Amino acid sequence: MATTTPVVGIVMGSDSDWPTMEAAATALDELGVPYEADVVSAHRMPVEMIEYGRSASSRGLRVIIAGAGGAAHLPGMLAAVTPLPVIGVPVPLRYLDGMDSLLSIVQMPAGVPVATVSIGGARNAGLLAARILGAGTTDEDAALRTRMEAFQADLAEVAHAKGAALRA
Ligand code: RP5
Repeated sequence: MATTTPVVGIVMGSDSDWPTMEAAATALDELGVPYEADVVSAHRMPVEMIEYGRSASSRGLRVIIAGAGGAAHLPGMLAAVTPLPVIGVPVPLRYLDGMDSLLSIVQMPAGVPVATVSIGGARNAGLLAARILGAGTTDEDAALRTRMEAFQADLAEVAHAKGAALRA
C-alpha cells in the first residue's frame, strides 16, 4: 500500500496475548497492510477501550482485530461501539484450553457481529482483515486483492509440492 497510515488496529487485553496475536501482525506485514498494535483491556481500562472503539473509524482504521483470553469481552465490546468490522481472536490461556475465550467471543447477540476465528487463530485474523480491505474499490484495494491472489496461489503450490513428495 502507498500509505503507511494504519488501516488495521490489532488490540489485545494484555501484553501476555502478544505471542498469540503477533501472527496477525506477521500476516499483515506479508501482505503490505499497515497496522497498529496496542494493549486495550476491556476490564482494566474500560474507558480507554470505549474511546479506542469510538475513535477507530475517524482515525482511519478500517478493520479491528481484537484478541483476549478467559472472560474475553474485548472484541464484543469494541464491536458495540464501532461501525468497523471486528475480528475476534480467542487467546488460549493455561486453563480450559481457550474454550472459555472462544465462547466468550463467539456468542454475540444479534445485531453486534464479531467475526471469530479459531482458538489461537491470529494468522487467519490478519488474512481475513486483508481480504476485507481487498474487497474495497480503490486502486490500493485492488492491488491488495492481487497480492492476496498471489498468496493463495503460493498456498496451492506448496500443497501440490507436498502431494508430489508423497507420491514420489
Ligand atoms: C485477559 O486476561 C487478557 O486478554 C489475557 O488473555 C488474560 C490474562 O492477562 P494477564 O493477567 O496475563 O495480563 O483479559
